[in-house]
Amino acid sequence: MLIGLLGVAAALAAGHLVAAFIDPNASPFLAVGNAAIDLTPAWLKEFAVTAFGTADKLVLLTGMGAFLVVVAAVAGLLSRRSPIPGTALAAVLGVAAVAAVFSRSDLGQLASLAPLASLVAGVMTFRRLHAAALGVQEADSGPHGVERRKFLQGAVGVAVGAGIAGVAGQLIGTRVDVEGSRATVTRRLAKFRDGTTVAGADFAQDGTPTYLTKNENFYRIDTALSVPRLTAEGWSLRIHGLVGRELTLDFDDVMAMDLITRTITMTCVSDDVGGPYISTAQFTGVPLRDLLAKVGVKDGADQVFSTSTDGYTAGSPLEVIMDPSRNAMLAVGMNGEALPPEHGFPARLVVPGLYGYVSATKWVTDIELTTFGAKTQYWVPRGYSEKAPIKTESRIDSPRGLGSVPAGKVVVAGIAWAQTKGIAKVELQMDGGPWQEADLAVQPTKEAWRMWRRSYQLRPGSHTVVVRATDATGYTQTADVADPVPDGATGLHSVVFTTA
Ligand SMILES: Nc1nc2c(c(=O)[nH]1)N[C@H]1C(S)=C(S)[C@@H](COP(=O)(O)O)O[C@H]1N2
Ligand SMILES: [Mo]
Repeated sequence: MLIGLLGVAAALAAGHLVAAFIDPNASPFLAVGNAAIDLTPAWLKEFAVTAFGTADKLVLLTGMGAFLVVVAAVAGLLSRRSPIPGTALAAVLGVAAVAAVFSRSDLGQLASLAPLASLVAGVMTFRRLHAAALGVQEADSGPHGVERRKFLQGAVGVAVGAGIAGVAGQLIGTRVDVEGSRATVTRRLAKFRDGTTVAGADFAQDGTPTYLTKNENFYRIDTALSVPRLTAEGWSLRIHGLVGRELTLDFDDVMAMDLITRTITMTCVSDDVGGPYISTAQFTGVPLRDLLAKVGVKDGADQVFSTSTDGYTAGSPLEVIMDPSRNAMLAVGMNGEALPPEHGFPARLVVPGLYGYVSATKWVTDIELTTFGAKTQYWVPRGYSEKAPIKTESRIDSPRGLGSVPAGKVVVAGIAWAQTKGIAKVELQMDGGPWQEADLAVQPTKEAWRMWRRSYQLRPGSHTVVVRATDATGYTQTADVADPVPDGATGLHSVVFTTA
């Protein structure tokens, strides 16, 4: 068992160290994890997001680690006499890691050196220690214990070597100074303030979220097991495809353009009715239509296809991006500072009114003008729709579901959203009674959510309240229940609570 575990440790550490010099994502453990995420079908992704939320990545990595420990121990046990089972396991895991690296569009061919290093280190370590252990068995009858000492030295050597290689790989792989680069960008963004006043735009004292979400509280959804480490100085964006003149911009080129700041509510398609994956920030960036004007979009293009440095892709309708009344942007700032690394530093897309998966590419490095017929974005083969405008929805934040509040005056409060249309009306139904209008907070922009509240006099007991929103086009959110797959959940949020 010990030899099996040491073999796996040596393999992972060797691969991690080699990957540090090529691409940290080529590290076999991460590459296999990322490939597993790519293979995840829509239903499993929805389950993971619902069950574990943003901890889904930790769950995956922990599961993989436990799996490796078990198979390594079992392979070691099966190798009591012959080294073949352990060798075979090391080879199979190594080949799986090579396949995982090849499957990732963000990793070049050179990256396969990392899993190859793992394969060699795993097989060699296992066979050497195994031979040494057999030597111990044979010599056990003898008096000196020389073989035993040799084996123990080898085992300790492997453990220490793997530890050093692993730590060195980690230090080298994360040597890029992301925080230094962010601090510089934050300073450069200081002069871009938003004109929007947000006073009176929330009912936070009654339990709604604050109108602007703090960066550290902003929901996070992505497929990246390790957050890409880019700097503004090293970043560039290529715009190409059906364009008159291809263009590659660096960060200074972006900062030299006319930057705008807009308050935008982002929403994830995976949000269940009443769910948490919605947040609002003031984003600073360049309007995408200004960028596209520079390259000259050719007739026939209908899709703006964006790619992240980690290979993630999203496709948005060209007409939405070009819509002059909508602030689709290449964002570089969030709530007055550089984008946090988890939210796409140094640059990402934000398109008001579209779910994140079809629009909001983080760590974006490539924009291609193309057609929906020619290119398919990341989530579409995994069961989601090609086009996904945000649906008119609402959520009750207070009282909490199954919560208890004092009887008497009870304020029911929450959020409603219909980005780019705006919210015109929110109605509540208390205990099966008539629909009654809630008070609305001011709505500084139609690209963000709108808060609402209404107070009731309630007797002690159990109560059920239901909410529905009507947007500025006159459409009232449907009561029909739909899952997040393929293009966003629908249904009415209701909350059961007690008053005492
Ligand atoms: N590179 C990359 N960008 C991405 C994703 C991703 O997995 N990788 N996920 C998208 C999805 S599904 C959503 S909802 C938004 C979430 O952005 P946030 O994490 O900043 O809230 O990012 C989008 N951009
Ligand atoms: Mo999402």
